[in-house]
Amino acid sequence: MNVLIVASNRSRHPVPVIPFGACMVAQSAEKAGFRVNVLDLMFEPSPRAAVQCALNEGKPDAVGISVRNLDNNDMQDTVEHVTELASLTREIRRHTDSPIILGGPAVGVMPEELLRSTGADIAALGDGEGVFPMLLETMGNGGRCEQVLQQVPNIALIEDDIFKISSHFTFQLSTDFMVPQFQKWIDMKKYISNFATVPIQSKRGCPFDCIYCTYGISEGRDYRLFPPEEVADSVRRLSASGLRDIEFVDNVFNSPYDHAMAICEDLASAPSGARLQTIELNPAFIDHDLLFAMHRAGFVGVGVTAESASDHVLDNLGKGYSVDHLRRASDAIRSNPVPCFWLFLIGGPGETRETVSETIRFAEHAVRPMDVAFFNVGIRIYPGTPLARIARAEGVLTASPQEMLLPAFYFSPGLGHG
Ligand code: B12
Repeated sequence: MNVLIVASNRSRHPVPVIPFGACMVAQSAEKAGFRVNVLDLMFEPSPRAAVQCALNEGKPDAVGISVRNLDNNDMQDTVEHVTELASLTREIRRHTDSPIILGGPAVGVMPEELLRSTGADIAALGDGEGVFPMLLETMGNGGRCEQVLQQVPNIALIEDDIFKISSHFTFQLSTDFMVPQFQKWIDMKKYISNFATVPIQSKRGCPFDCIYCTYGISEGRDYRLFPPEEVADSVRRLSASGLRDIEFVDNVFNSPYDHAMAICEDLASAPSGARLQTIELNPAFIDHDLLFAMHRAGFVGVGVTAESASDHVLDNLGKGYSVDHLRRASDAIRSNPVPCFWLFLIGGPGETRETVSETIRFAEHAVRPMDVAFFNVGIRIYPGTPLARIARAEGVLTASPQEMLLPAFYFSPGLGHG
């Protein structure tokens, strides 16, 4: 069976992001015995022509589309990608009758909406490297819709205009740690020359309760931790192959704290030569020991998702930490040489001019001259999150879930429209 996977993301802001999920899914399908090609649209001058060519030459029996961003999450300068995705899917459909399968982080959050707006046949939810080979196998054996829904977990489709989902759903499909052979699937030279970092993941799942976030919906709330020594070995292997700028893309790197520590200690015990980064440190679990271990492991940059320095707003956002935690994190960061990128989120529920001032005062004190602070304004509202319920109750959100494929943002009524 010939399989084509189209990595559809073309956004180069802030940098082009390596299609980690698409490469992983491609590698797992190949391992299961399928002939797989990846068409990465990131640097293609004409996506339509590239799609046409890949379909005509490869004659795939199934086409997977990896969907990363629905939009750029930016309230002030919004760019949506859903219209583009729908026309890409239509273009694929014009050239082939083979089933079209959607996968990616947004697919787990809005499967029905994405299936309806694109006209794709199947949505794969959760860990693609687990679902995709099973799905191909069942379809290869002639499985029709009902059979696919019965036999393959984590699949959704629309039949006779009714949205249907597998009888069995689980986030525990694949527990194996995997780093795909990126060079085999995509043009790594192009990514590296455009300042992309090489992604690696030390866990899946997110148990936190941030009211706006979809991580728990798309990956589940239970941690699936990858063995620290395997993660560290992979960093060393990537680095030895010349891929030295490596980024941990975990939802939160420093939780569980002991897991992050174990990875850092392993890396420090046999240095990799890699320049490591992560943008996702939770301030509740930052201390001097962790930062020291990260420094010794080879981290050259970290990001802290602080969000706000008002206890009231942090509470409302469901962050589970307080301004005291932020102060302790800031002290630890000050005593460590690793540069830090502070992320703040302005406009959450309960935000007022006073709470914004608190956050800015904190940033003025905490952010060293060598560091960077970034302020996001407004929060993208996703269906199924507590923020969506709050926004509806406050009358801020009136869009139907289908309409929420296009971005809607929460901006605290306490800040006016300004
Ligand atoms: C780390 C990260 C970043 C890093 C990336 C660094 C790097 N080197 O890769 C940085 C900070 C650069 C970044 C930037 C942005 N990000 Co970001 N990012 C993430 C994060 C936390 C992890 C992404 C990741 O690599 N996961 C690991 C891989 C393996 O998982 P995956 O891609 O989901 O793939 C799995 C499944 O989805 C599935 N799958 C994937 N493809 C396919 C295909 C098929 C056919 C199948 C069957 C299955 C399948 O199987 C895969 C393996 O299990 C996610 C949150 C999350 N948990 O997804 C947000 C996330 C992807 N980012 C998001 C956004 C919005 C952005 C930005 C637009 C933000 C901004 N305003 O700048 C930019 C866009 C950048 C760009 N050029 O595209 C959103 C996308 C939401 C949406 N769907 O619309 C997410 C989901 C966070 C959120 N808000 O919920 N990001």
